[in-house]
Amino acid sequence: MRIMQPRRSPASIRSLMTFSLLGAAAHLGMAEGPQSIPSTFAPASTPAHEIYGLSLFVILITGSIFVSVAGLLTYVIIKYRFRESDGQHEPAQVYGSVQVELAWTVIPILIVVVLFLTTARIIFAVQDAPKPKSALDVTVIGHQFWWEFRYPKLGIVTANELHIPVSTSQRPEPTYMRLLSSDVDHSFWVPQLAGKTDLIPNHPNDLWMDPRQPGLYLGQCAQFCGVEHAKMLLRVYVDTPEQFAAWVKDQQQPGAQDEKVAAGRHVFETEACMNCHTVSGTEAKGTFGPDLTHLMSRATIAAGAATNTPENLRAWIKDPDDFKPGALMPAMQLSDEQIDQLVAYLSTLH
Ligand code: HEC
Ligand SMILES: [Cu+2]
Repeated sequence: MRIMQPRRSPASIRSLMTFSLLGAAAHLGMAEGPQSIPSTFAPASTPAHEIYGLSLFVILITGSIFVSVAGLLTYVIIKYRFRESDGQHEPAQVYGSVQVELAWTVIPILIVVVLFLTTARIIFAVQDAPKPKSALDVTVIGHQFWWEFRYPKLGIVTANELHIPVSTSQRPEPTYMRLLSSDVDHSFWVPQLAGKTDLIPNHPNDLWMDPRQPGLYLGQCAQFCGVEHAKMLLRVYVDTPEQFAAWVKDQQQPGAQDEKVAAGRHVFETEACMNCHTVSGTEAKGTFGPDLTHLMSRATIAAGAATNTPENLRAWIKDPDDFKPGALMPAMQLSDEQIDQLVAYLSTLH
């Protein structure tokens, strides 16, 4: 039985802070590049705009209901409050009124029908949007507790940090995603880019987005999927066409082989790491954990639980539970020397 008690080592405190300060850090522009707070009220792509418009409409209607009910109630409380001059007589009692009953049945039904129709219209408009030829295909696979991204036409496999091109009206290049799960239900949610959509085992779902502004957009798994659900963060880098082309070119290279880190590579290939991880161009072809071929191209590790630094890599390999108590990578009881060699090797995987 694994003990799920989070240990408050410096590393885990740091990662907790990274997590809770994500929004604040985003706001202060502490992380690299432009990025923003994950909010549905700052839409940056067509589906998100549609949902934003709908949410304003719903808030308008429900807000007016609230204001009229609360207003009427306040009016009645003040106007008909008890006065000394009322004496001991009860006011006239009214039993049953067809008009009033009709009004409070028909008006709510009409309101619900209007809300239903507008919502259905938006859902279908987003779902049925024709897919242009220039669209980029990405397969998203939810894992406990990380994201796998596959670009079938580009031959790229990566994790947790999705790179997609900006899509402008002159140069439309929306991203179409197929959402799958390797274990339990997860939910892909980047509020500024598209609606929350579940990843359900054996039931592919689809999602598309056409971000208008380059930058970093944050999101998170939005369906409880197990102990580390809260540390299943998402980063979507919306790149300019040039940045995206350069990123694709880098990702398509096999991992470079550096003789200086042969010791670390040897540990990797003899200590079970390779059963769970892939480093393309080597014997390591495991698929249970994230593809590490271009590990260094990612800003974070463990689905945003920690920044990608040598210290964090060392702490992670020593005991993944430090950052993510309950993560599905085992602590492998390696010596400090082996861990140093591994980190040196991993640091060459650009
Ligand atoms: C039983 C399978 C398994 C083994 C063995 C394993 N890992 Fe992992 N590894 C995982 C899983 C699963 C994750 C993702 C955990 C998460 O984010 O919740 C992971 C994540 C990682 C990450 C972070 C990658 C990223 O982009 O977030 C690194 C680095 C890593 N492992 C290195 C290693 C090394 C080095 C070894 C050998 C000492 C090793 N792993 C052994 C399953 C494994
Ligand atoms: Cu999840």
